[in-house]
Amino acid sequence: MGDFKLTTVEEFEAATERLLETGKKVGADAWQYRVKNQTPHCKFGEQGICCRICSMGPCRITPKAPRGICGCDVHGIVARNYLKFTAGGAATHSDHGREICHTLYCTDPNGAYKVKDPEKLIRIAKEWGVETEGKDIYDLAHEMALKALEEYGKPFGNQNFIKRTPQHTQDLWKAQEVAPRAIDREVSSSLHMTHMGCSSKPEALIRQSLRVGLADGWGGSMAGTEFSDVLFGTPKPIDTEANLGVMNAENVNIVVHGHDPSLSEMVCEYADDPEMIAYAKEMGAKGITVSGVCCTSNEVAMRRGIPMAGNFLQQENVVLTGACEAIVVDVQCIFPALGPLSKCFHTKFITTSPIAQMPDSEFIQFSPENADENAKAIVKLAIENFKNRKPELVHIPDMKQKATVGYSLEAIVKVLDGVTNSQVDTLGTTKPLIECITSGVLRGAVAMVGCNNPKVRPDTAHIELMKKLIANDIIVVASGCSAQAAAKAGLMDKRAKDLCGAGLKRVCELADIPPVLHMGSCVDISRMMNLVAELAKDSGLNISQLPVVGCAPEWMSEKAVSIGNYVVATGIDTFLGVDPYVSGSSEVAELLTGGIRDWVEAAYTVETDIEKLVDKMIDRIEEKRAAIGI
Ligand code: MSK
Repeated sequence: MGDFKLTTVEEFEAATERLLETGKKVGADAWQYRVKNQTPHCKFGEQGICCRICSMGPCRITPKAPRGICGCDVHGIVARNYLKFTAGGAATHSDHGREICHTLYCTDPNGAYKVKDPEKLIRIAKEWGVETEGKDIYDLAHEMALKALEEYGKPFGNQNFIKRTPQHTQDLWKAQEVAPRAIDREVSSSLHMTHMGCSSKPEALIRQSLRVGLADGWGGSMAGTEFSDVLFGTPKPIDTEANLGVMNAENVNIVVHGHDPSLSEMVCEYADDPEMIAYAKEMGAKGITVSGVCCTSNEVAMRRGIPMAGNFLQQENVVLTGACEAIVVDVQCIFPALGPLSKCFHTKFITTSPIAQMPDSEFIQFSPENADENAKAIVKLAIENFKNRKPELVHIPDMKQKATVGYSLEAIVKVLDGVTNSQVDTLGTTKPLIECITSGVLRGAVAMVGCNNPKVRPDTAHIELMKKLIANDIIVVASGCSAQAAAKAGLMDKRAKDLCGAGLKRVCELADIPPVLHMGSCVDISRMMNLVAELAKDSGLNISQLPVVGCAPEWMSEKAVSIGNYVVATGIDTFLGVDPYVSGSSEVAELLTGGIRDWVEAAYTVETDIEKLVDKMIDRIEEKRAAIGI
């Protein structure tokens, strides 16, 4: 292993403490303090038993008041809240996907956005039955963008992408009435069902939660992922670095944060422009460093090797370094706290989307039409802000790890197949991976996803679970802030193979991969869905029979619940480390952890003890192996 060593959570925390000291000097607030002010949390909210969907209430369920004013019982209230939460997440992911489709519609060979992966565009077009022969690639891009946008509002039929699943899954979804229709319809139907005086039957509300989740995973998120690849290139393995030490005290530091790669791609483009680099030097810097936070970071890391400064709960830390000239955000997972915090430093907090507007920010509206001009303006603004740095406040923790990222489904198939797949209209095969699993060299796979949450010691659950899984020959695919936790710790360094069991170590050596594979951002969990669908079709098994589980040990957002619902509804048992506000209803909790298995062949496990959580996942994988006789 040489001098390779994982970075520990204790080391992360010591670095954060040092940054909080700087923060105190300038009167900065931080989430660590706000958590203290917000705890203990409201018990009614925590259990999901508060209803405020009409103005007769709010109604709170207690032993003395077992029904709301309208007569709804606790089970109806909890299930309604759960569906609303899911619909919020599905809407958010799907709207991100919609923006990507719009950007695809704006592609132009001479414009800011081009088609970078024409083969993938042709492959999807053929899959959707669109004629490709003799068509100009930009005409095809515009036609496919329109078709993709129609998926949001089509009056009849189901999502196109569900045809990627095995026939068994499609039949099951149809029989259980969860096959996703138009994306916007599923979100609207969910909000209609949860309106005062509509559904209060837990079964109906939970069934719709699965359906709206599927509209996200096999609809909006999948469109986001697939057409981002067409626009910006399908990720391939690429080396990068992770943690705050990727920021450079001598350079202009621009941090991109959020989810939509349309903005960050352009910012990266201009930060690389010799004219901009020369300007930065003129302003006294040695160059320009772009790094990222959250899923925007995952997007540009996977395609460009842009380093990852941190994940969700590190977003304030990048400003606390005192060396951040601009934090440029698009949508989702952005703390409004960045506004007041940036005012304590010289940092420019730049919001760019009408969807995510915040006080104390500079709003530079970004659109495909003005992308060039505005990305350049943002980079210039950051450069010109370099002179305003206060050197006495600058401290960048000397902490980073190497990581190899960029494992799209196409890349995984290619590295594990060991041969180049030169055909443009087929994906290749997952058979080598299946052989590793059936022979027992690998026991199975875990999809680790999701956020950080102060309810869990940040990053600990992600890292500790991954360490134990790989030691047990279980390969991990990761996305979102979970992937960044792994990268920061060093688990995406190929040298981490020495932490694996003998079987996984051998696979890592032969395929030259790290034991934890970075599959991308939140919307890219759709890549994981495509992977399991391919594994099922190539093995002749149902998805639910594969020794594969999903896990979100530190999740926090509505999007994460939507993800959980589509992962479970796809037939993958899903393990959560944070309760989704359903403990107030025995009926809803039972449905989610058991009853839905009769509908979709998988269910949730909620376990807040990390040790128990990982053991339960390993047991589940072994049960699945035993059930199929491997
Ligand atoms: S960014 S949704 S904190 S994974 Fe996608 Fe991270 Fe969760 Fe946001």
